[in-house]
Amino acid sequence: MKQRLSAAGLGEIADKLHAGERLSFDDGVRLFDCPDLLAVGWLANQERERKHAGRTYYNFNIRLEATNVCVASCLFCSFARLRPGDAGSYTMSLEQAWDKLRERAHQPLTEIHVVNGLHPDLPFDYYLEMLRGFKRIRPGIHLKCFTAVEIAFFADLYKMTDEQVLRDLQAAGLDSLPGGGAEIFAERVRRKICHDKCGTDRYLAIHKLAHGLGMRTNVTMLYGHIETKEERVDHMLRARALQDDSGGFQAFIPLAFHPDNNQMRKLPAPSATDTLRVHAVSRLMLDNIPHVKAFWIATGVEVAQVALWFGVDDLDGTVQEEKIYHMAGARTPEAMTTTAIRRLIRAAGRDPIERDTLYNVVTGPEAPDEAPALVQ
Ligand code: V47
Repeated sequence: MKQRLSAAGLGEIADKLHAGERLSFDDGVRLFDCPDLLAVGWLANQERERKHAGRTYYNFNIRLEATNVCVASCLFCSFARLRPGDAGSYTMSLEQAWDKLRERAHQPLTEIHVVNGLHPDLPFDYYLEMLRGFKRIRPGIHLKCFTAVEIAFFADLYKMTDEQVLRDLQAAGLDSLPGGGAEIFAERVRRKICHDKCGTDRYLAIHKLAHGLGMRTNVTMLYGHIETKEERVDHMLRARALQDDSGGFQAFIPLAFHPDNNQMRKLPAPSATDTLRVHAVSRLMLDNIPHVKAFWIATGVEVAQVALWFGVDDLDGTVQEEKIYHMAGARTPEAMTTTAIRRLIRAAGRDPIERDTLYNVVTGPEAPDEAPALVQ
């Protein structure tokens, strides 16, 4: 392998990794330029196995998008509707949102992941009460809700500080923040694709505040549209710098751009090889973020499976009722059973571990895939 890495121009990077040295911006760009994808993947796999051996995580979660009314005009979005009453717009009542959890009383769920549009007319109490209701229905459930973009929007709309919004939501039951809204941190891209929502500095500051309040969060990167490879590496390095500072990121999640039904529909979707490379480079650059997640809804199930050999150690979860990607043309199923996820991981030669949101083990690899606890 040494020879192949040298031939691929990756000898120096391999030496750095071997010595436990951090990769630089130029190293990141070189990894994107390298024609030998398998050599890049081999290095990423080495780091993945050093951190996690064959362990591959997933969780038993549901997704809830309580409203798609959104004042922002992100070019990549197929989900948002501008105003209440616009064709296709919806806003759930609290009872409807809670019903989504009540309907799944028979499932051993550990997490609800809530992401909403930026609705201009709902009161803050709607969100606080939503969280309280979820905890009343299922006290043990982990509430991973509201992107940093939503937190910033609430602060501006309700005339509060970002910190007060986080504190109030936390008091109502919020446990952690998902990583959505990061898109690409570089201002050039942000100005073009999502100019009217929370900027990079505030996104990162909100994650830092959340970490300071004891919450864990994730960070995403929307790739495969107008960003350059330099902007991808810059994005990773900004996430890495914040992690050095506040340390609360659990997972980095590259999100493959889906072009259907949005204003960037002329662009092609990223290729499978690009997806494998982005995940691999993420693993190599982000030495301080424990997990790299392939969101199988976005990558496709088969590519997510291969990515388990390109730096990925996490596949998100059962998901159930995902809308953002399916409205943007995703052809993946809307949900997977835990049995299907475990089989997929085992078929890749990895060890399936059901985790909770904080990566505590719920079901280890030794459990048979059809164990009674896993039956839907
Ligand atoms: O911020 C929207 C992305 C994100 C499209 O934290 C699109 O565990 C591709 O953040 N094509 C929301 N992507 C989803 C998200 C997420 C997903 C999985 C796990 C976690 C986590 C977070 O979806 C948005 C945006 O970047 N998105 N539209 C589209 N057409």
